[in-house]
Amino acid sequence: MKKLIQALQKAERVAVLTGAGISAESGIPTFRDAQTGLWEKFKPEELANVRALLKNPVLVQAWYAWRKQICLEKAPNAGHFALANLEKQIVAKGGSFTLITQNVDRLHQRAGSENVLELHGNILRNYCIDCGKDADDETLASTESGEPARCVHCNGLIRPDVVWFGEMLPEKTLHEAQVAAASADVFLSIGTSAVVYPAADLPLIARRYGKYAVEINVEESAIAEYMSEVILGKAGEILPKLCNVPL
Ligand code: BJW
Ligand code: ZN
Repeated sequence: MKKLIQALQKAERVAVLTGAGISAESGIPTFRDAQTGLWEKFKPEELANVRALLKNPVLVQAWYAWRKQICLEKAPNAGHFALANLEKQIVAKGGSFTLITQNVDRLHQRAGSENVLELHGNILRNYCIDCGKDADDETLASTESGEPARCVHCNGLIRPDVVWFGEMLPEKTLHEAQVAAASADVFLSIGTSAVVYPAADLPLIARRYGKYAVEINVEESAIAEYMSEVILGKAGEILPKLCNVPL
């Protein structure tokens, strides 16, 4: 921890990758946690793909409507706020700060983070799979009638604006994330199991460029052995200690 604080004090370029673990303390279930309640018999991996939408649109749309509601009801936690504070400090001394997130919940933006790259999209937006036009909330609310939500323009199915397995990540966003990882003096990988690519490659890119990369997680991720250091603990407890000291 002390070494990391010193590295942050010297750093001109900082990049951070976050995963579902940073929002766990806000009450948003992580992706690979066992699901509870209504959804306990479904694996997220089985719902988060286009085949599932085509096969069972009402089920997939209802799952996303439920998750979207949770994201709107929950608030950013001390971990999100600490990263927003770190960004302000690094930028104030003339440095650069890039927050790369796999999360679709927008809690980083609500905590005040500004330079945020969303690798896997945003659960608050929806669009039509046929004509691509945006779909508003009222359209998705129609899932309650037992019929799938369809586009008011072309009757195509409505989907969330997130990146599913087998789909390309937004090209420019991914490129910016890779450049940030390769050029960061300090790279933090926080609350991600690091099993989903290409996001999981970002800390490894930092390491390949000889950068100081630190993982913060309640347990070791799939790539922990390649990190410069691993700090075990909750993001909402570790990050305030790290980021709320004057740099
Ligand atoms: C805490 C905590 C606390 C808990 N504090 N920590 C082999 C090699 C390379 C790639 C592939 C491959 N085989 C297949 C692929 C491709 C595939 C992939 O990676 N599959 C792997 C599973 C093997 N990738 C893709 O398909 C990607 N696209 C792509 O590669 O395009 C090119 C291509 C196209 C066609 C064919 C081949 C290539 C797209 C990936 C999209 C991922 N989408 C999802 C769903 C988003 C929408 C939604 O939310 O519904 O993104 S999947 C899901 O996983 C979600 C997450 O963003 C992502 C990562 O999960 P995350 O954030 O790490 O969460 P968890 O739950 O896994 O972990 C939580 C962690 O927090 C844990 O470690 C806890 O310990 C920790 N924790 N509390 C700190 N308080
Ligand atoms: Zn349409």
